[in-house]
Amino acid sequence: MNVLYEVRGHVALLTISRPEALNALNTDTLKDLEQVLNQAEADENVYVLVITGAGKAFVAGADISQMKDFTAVEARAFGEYGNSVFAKIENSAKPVIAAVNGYALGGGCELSMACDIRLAGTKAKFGQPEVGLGITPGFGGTQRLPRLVGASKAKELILTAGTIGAEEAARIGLVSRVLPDEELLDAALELADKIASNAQIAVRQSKAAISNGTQVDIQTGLAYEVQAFAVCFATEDQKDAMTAFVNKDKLNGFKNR
Ligand code: DAK
Repeated sequence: MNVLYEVRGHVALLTISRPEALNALNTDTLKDLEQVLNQAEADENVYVLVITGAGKAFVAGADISQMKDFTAVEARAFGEYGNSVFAKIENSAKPVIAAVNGYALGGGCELSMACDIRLAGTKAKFGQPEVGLGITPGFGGTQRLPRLVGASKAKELILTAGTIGAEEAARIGLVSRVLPDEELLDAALELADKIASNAQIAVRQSKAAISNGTQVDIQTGLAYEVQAFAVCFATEDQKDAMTAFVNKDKLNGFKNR
């Protein structure tokens, strides 16, 4: 098993663990990732996911040894499979945080970009080295990177096959925070716990409204938001929280229904 899975409270911690290859994504690792993503999705006790890497890498890319002899047909199948696994993260109702602890190159950078929030340790390095290997990014890099940092910066990174450090990644908006390496995982778990302490229907409606809304024109996006907002008024959480506020009571947790 190349992806370790652990549930802490309401948070599932997924650790890509193939340190001998800097956690490079081969088909087996993608399959393991898919399996634990399915497990986390199915577990009603899990509200938030954190993905990190074992050792000095987050993920150093798709597995070059495996891709080396691919035919075009095999490359297409690999790209489609990887994209389908990453789509599970993006389309999950539950928020997913990437705790980027080291190299996040190629498929590793792409994995982090499929997550909802990226935190980086100071040693993290981001890049899309594919054109230096004679290929294009294949797990979403040409699409998610420009959406996150703008076309100019995305083209600069992808076309140069360059690598940037954590501070530069924060400056261009690729990650939301940089932490000392030894504090990264705790900070990611703390962030996950904070999200888990809120009303989960509202959290999930918010994630969906943002994710779906950023793919469409603003009027359509605003319509998604109105719908998400309306859904929340059918929940006990909204009634409980607003009643507590008006009565100056302290709300003792959400029922998440
Ligand atoms: N694949 C396979 N093995 C890898 C690897 C990778 N991406 N990255 C590292 N390794 C392996 C190394 O080969 C080495 O193995 P041994 O020699 O010990 O057997 C071991 O991990 C340790 O690596 P190093 O000895 O190189 O460690 P260093 O600290 O010296 O260097 C490094 C760290 C991250 C700078 C270096 O390992 C490196 O440059 N790695 C490659 C990074 C890279 O180019 N990543 C992008 C891969 S391309 C597509 C689907 C997906 C993709 C494209 C198309 N479709 C089919 C449409 C995605 C492409 C990519 O991700």
